[in-house]
Amino acid sequence: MVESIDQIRAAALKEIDTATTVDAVQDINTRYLGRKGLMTQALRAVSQLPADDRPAAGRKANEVKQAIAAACLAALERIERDGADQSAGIDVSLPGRKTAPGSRHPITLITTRICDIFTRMGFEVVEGPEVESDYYNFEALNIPKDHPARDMQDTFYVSDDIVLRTHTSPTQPRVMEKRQPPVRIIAPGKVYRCDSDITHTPMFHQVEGLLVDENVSFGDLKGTLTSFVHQMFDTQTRVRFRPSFFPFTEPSAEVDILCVICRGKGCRVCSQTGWLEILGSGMVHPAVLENVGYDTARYTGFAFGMGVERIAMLKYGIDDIRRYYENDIRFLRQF
Ligand code: 2U9
Repeated sequence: MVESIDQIRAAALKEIDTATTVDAVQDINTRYLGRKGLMTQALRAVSQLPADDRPAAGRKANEVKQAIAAACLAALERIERDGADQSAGIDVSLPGRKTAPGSRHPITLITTRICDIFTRMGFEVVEGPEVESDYYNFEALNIPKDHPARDMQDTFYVSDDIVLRTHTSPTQPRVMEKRQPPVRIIAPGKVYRCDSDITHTPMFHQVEGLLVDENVSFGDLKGTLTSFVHQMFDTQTRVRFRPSFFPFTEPSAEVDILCVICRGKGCRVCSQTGWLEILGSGMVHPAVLENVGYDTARYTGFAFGMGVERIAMLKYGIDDIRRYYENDIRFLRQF
């Protein structure tokens, strides 16, 4: 009995060793270990042996059964690894599997559109560092030492005088220090604030703009930003300028557009006001011009800033800022 079990093992292992397809291994498995397989029959025969011989023969039969099962598994892994499964034919008449091409992220699309509009109006795109000094991020822009924006609750500090920039405006005094007016620049990019809820993410995108020249007036600011809104949305979109305050501009104004959803009637998106705030702006504070050595008797300027996520939400009807950063392909494919 024990001898014939050894013979079965030797025969099974030899077959398994030379099998090159998944089907062949499955066939061996059935012939030896299946319900009517050789090992199943051998185990049944053990029960007919005299009581004294049964334990040793039973142990042996179980060992061999396990050895054959393990060898089948190892053979399947080998075949998969080698890619040598000859049974898996290739049907050359089937259409190829398509790889989905990537698409631009909505934030990239809107940033590009904003930059295109201002480039056509004579602005130059400039970029600066995301890790910024306290001087360029705050001091140069007339943001005083006790301003709430400087609080550790609002700003990511890298060290005492190095921060993750909280706006893209610090790029602009960097450029102004190197050039005399006329200056017409826009600074797109990532900015960082300690803030995270349904309408805020700790990193978001801005485009901030600056124009400095002789005889620049608040009328130039209004004309430029109205033209921007008409190109970004449509020429029917009404614009209003509302007084505001920023340390780096004086006077300052927030720019609202008539709600693109309800057209002024009042809805959830515009908090029933009929208007949506989309830009901050103002005439550059003389202290900012003096910080870069510009002659304030000769030059004036205007500046503005906008959050790209917000503009993209209004353009595409996105209702949750967190969608931008979840990398859900179903969301990203729509743009
Ligand atoms: C210089 C001087 C002044 C840029 C400006 C704003 C107003 C503004 C916010 C809009 C929404 C940022 O993303 S947001 O939170 N920005 O309100 N930004 S004026 O002013 C400058 C820039 C550079 C040298």
